[in-house]
Amino acid sequence: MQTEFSKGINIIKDLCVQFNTIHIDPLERKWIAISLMIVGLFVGIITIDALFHGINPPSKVETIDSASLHLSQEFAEDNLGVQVDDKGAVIIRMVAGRYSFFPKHVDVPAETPLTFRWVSMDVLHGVHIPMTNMSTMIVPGYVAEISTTFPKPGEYPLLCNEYCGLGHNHMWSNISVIAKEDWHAPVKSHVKGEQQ
Ligand SMILES: [Cu+2]
Repeated sequence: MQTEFSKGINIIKDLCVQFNTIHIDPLERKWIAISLMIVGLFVGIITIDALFHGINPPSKVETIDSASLHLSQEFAEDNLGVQVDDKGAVIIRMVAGRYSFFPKHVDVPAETPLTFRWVSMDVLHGVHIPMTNMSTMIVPGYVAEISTTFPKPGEYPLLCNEYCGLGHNHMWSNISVIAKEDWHAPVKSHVKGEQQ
């Protein structure tokens, strides 16, 4: 009895035989081979990135009620900004609303893994940090999360890149990246009522 694997091999063999019987111009054959190699290259890059560098599309969908952010445990006004959790992870929580990011300015350490969490309190916004690979949409009703590390100190603007209304071009914030040794964790390092 044939196994599924050998059946598959036979199908591929048949396809190859059929392919060889079709007349294809040698130049066309070359271009088919080049196209397949390019596709193979990209699939290879995606596979290597996924397996060895942990680069995957976001699969975690986290919802939140945009209308009651101020009453929520995590995004209440007191909990916004930079915080260090019990495990020592640096988490930055920001709310986007027409036409600003709250808080307007944050200090974060360089060379340290950071987790940014954004929510929108009204319409669709975006967040983009020029000269870095950080960019995401902030969809009302969902939490947008990005993990990143800034390699060196500096000032980074944080811009809204989704048109959100007449004041859209004034919607920006600022991130100061401070040398790791000069950065001090904020005194308040506990999120009230956060579920662990
Ligand atoms: Cu905007």
